[in-house]
Amino acid sequence: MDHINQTKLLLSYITFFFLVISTCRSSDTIAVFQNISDGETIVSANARFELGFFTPGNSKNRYLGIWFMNTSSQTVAWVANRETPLTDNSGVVKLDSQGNLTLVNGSGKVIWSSNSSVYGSNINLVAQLLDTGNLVVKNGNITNSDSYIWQSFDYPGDTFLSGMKLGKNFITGKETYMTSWRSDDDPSPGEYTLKFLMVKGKYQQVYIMRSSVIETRIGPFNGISFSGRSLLTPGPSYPPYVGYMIVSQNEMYFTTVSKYNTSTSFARTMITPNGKREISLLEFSKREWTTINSLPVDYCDNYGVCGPYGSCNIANSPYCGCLKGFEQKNSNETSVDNATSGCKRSIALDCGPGEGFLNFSSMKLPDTANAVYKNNMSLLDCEVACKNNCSCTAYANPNITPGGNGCLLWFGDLIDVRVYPQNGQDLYVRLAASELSDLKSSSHKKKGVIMGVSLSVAAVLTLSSILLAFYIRKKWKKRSDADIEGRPEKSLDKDYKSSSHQMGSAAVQLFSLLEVSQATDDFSADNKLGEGGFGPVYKGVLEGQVIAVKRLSKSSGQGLVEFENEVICIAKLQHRNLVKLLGYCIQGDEKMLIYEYMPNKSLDSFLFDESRKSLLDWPQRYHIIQGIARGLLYLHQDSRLKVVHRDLKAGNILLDRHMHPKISDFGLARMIKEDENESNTKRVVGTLGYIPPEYAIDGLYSVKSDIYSFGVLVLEIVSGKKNRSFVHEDHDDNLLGHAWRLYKQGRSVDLVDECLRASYSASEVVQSVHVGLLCVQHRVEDRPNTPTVVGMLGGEGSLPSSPKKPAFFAPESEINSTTSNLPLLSSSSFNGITLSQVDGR
Ligand code: ACK
Repeated sequence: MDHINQTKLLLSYITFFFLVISTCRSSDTIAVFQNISDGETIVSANARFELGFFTPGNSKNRYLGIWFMNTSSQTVAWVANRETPLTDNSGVVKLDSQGNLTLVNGSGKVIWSSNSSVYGSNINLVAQLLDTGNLVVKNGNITNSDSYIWQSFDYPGDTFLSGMKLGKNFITGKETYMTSWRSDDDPSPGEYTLKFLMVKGKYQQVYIMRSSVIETRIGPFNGISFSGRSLLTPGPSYPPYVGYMIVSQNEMYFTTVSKYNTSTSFARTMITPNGKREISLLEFSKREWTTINSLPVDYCDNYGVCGPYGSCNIANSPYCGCLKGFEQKNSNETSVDNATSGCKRSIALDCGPGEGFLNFSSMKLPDTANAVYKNNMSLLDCEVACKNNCSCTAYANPNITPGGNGCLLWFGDLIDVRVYPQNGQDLYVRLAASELSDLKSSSHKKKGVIMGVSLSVAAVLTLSSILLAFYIRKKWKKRSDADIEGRPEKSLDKDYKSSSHQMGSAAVQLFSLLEVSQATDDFSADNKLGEGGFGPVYKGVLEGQVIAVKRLSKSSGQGLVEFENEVICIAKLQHRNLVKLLGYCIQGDEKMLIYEYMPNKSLDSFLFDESRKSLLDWPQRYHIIQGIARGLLYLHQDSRLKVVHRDLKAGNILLDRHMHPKISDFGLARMIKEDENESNTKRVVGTLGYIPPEYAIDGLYSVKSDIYSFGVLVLEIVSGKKNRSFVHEDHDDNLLGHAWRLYKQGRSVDLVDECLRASYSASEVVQSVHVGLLCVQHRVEDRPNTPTVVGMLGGEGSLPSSPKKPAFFAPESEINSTTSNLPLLSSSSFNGITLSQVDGR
């Protein structure tokens, strides 16, 4: 501290001595005050900051503010009365007996107040200017220095200092951000703000905005610095501070910790009246500010300047280009630099198996407003998560510090991407299979591996594959029309025949074993998708289309009848919530069903897998519940046939590229007559946990059997728990019993899957549990019919009757040991009814 400052501090001390509250700690005493009048100032303990009245630039107005000490020209860090200046020299600052810091003008009018009233006894009110530049009101009796009644750091102006927080408090909804001055002469809020995007579930980043328009984007914070922002220039006191991004349930904010104690300078960040974000250092020895980083600096810093999927590179001319695999959207736009419409994919995505990701290194990550953030995920998990969701366009690791993990998944357009060698990072962008192989081969070409003839070879290959595809199509058509090898010889399902439908008339194709074998690479283990109740399922490619082949094992329970049944049934049914059968193969002992491939596989592969369940958020789950209900409505009522599925379960719900649900596996389905309400069978089939009592005991099935299974499924989707294996630890209830108990206590929302606790719609959860419980009622007549279920889930009308105690209330173990009249729960025979347990999962 130099001599002049020591003198100044002493003066401040003398001026305010009679006002100072005696309980202050000795080192801070001089910065504590009760009143300041014009011409007087308060200096912080180590003479870093000064508080008092000032007049900016050429203005005639006066303001109460905090400025840095030891600067050759006055640098203001904070202003109290930004919008209500004093127009003469008459102001007084007071700390009143309620804890309000007020600025009163010459006529005694309060023109600014901290609005920080506190009530209570034993409060020793103190106002104090800290050495960090923070003006605080606190209870001097409390030694905890962080417990402030009010602090100026909560109300930043155009300057950010270490210790401030920029972000959002989710409890109060309060956002803290920086606002520029209107001009150098006028500290009132100007046009520019510097704001962190703080949205739960999204990843933070910074916008510089002019009113409501984004001018420049900084970030996201990658654990070290902001992605795509130039690094601070290393110097003697580098780095001047360390930044932290704090993310919790209640708040998200960015803060920094200054290193000024160990250095010879002090840093500040400000947003200037013309919208520049500047980081500067005050070097104590020089008393001058040096700007060490500013933004925007170049053309590429203009937000989204190259449009969606465009990439800006300041080293190129023109600056804008398209990411590899993309091309200019509007070829009429003469220069890419003026192309606001950006770029489009050269080859559209089809979510096929060969689709993958191209690594673009040294990139500023795209705008995270379109991204979802998942913590605790490795880069590999992140890739899997992106690949499994066909709407995911890119992924990246948000935290590049050693050991840092997490996953950023982009959905929709990639905006504001730039090449940034200095401080960029890896971005993995989804591209079509053929695009990737083209890029690979062109990179090989560059390496001299592929010679100049490759283009003509590709052209010849394309031409010959088109011809081949034509030929195969013709051949298949011929086959389905004629009686050839592989055609089923035996008769089909009786009902089907009697209704005079023929397999040949169904819109499914017949394939030979050879064709299916070639499509699946000879049923290779690599192509195996999993094992279903009746045998393995393989992935393959037929006629350029990705398929799933269900190969019925010889030992499986599904005989020719079930097989034919499934072919006929599903071939006749076309609905967006039913999986589409493309063809079949029957040759010798082999029976196979060929389906459209569902890239996101089955619902249970998400729902009951701890590492994947969080990928299924509540809106998706609710959408899935509604989709299954609509599929059921079609089966039960709207289709030409009245079909009871009889094996509705999570494993038989497949998810397409958009996570739309499709009911699959019609091997056990039965067509029933229009006027028929119930049918009887001696062979009870289905999956434990989903079978209703009347079917298990009396072999009676109806559309209400599917409604029961649907109810179980809804409760499983809400809770993420499998009905069959769930036993509540406190009272041994099974899932239905647990849901019922919570419902009775008015706590249906507590059933929701723990991984969804942060975000779900309580009303939709309550509604789903209500519907689920109605569907699993013991008595068939107490269960709603399918149109009612769809109506209730669509929010039409109020929910009807309250559910009663559901069927199979007690845990399975208990039922097994004590209830002999529920034979289905063991796989043995009872009254001539046998349960074929068909749970392959
Ligand atoms: O849960 P998953 O991965 O999805 O495992 C099962 C497995 O085969 C046995 O049923 C998967 N699977 C069945 N049909 C299809 C399909 N059409 N597309 C993709 N995967 C399927 C199912």
